[in-house]
Amino acid sequence: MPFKNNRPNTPSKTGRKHFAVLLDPDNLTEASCLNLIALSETHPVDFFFVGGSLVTSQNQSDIIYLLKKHTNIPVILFPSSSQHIDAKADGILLLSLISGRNPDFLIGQHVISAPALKASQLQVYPTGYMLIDTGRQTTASYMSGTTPIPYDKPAIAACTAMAGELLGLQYIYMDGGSGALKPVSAEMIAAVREAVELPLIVGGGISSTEKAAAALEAGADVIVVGNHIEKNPGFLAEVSSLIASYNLTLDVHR
Ligand code: 1GP
Repeated sequence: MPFKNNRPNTPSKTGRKHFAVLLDPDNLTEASCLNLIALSETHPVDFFFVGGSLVTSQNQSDIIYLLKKHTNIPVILFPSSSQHIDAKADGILLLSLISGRNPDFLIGQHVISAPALKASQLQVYPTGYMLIDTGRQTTASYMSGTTPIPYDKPAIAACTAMAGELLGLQYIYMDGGSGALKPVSAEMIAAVREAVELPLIVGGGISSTEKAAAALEAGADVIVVGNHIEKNPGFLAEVSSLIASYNLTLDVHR
């Protein structure tokens, strides 16, 4: 798997771009999941992230089962709490919500999860998770009881990411929230890219190839798309092609 904890093969070191499709169990049926799996056969996807800020259905386990049965693409948990750990997945983003000041999401849920994670075969990705205010309150910010970083304050985002890096976290995830009205700004992504060496994951509100390209140009190593692919599965193919063209350019200039 290219998305490893250890250097030198991290996305930020290689310059390669990666594409993660976020699957929210609440918004998927077996048929829609199988459709996305089929699309990913012809249009490569690097990761399936599974989860959401509030999962009300009981079908997360079924979705993971389907993914593991029908594809070799790594399945990475994107959990809202310790309740959503599933050892059938390949890995887990162990999110510490460093943009917030709620101890439960900085360390509390992690303490509860630690024994199950240690006992599992899951690859753990220690991730500094930063919620960014993109214009309306998101489920993630409401459910976590935290204030997101103001949209137009890239310095706060950069300092937060630096603190996460100094604390030993290995990834930074900047998230405008699912279905965000606008994505995280290129200016803020660039400021964080400049501030830390860590692989940078960016998601929330990426609803066009232009927005995806802007995030990549600004320094995102991994872009995450959920909502817009749920509404328009063909968008998976568009983003996949965009990522492929970036990586091709990289190979040509090597
Ligand atoms: C949300 O970053 C993800 O946590 C993806 O957001 O659903 O808006 O693509 P979208």
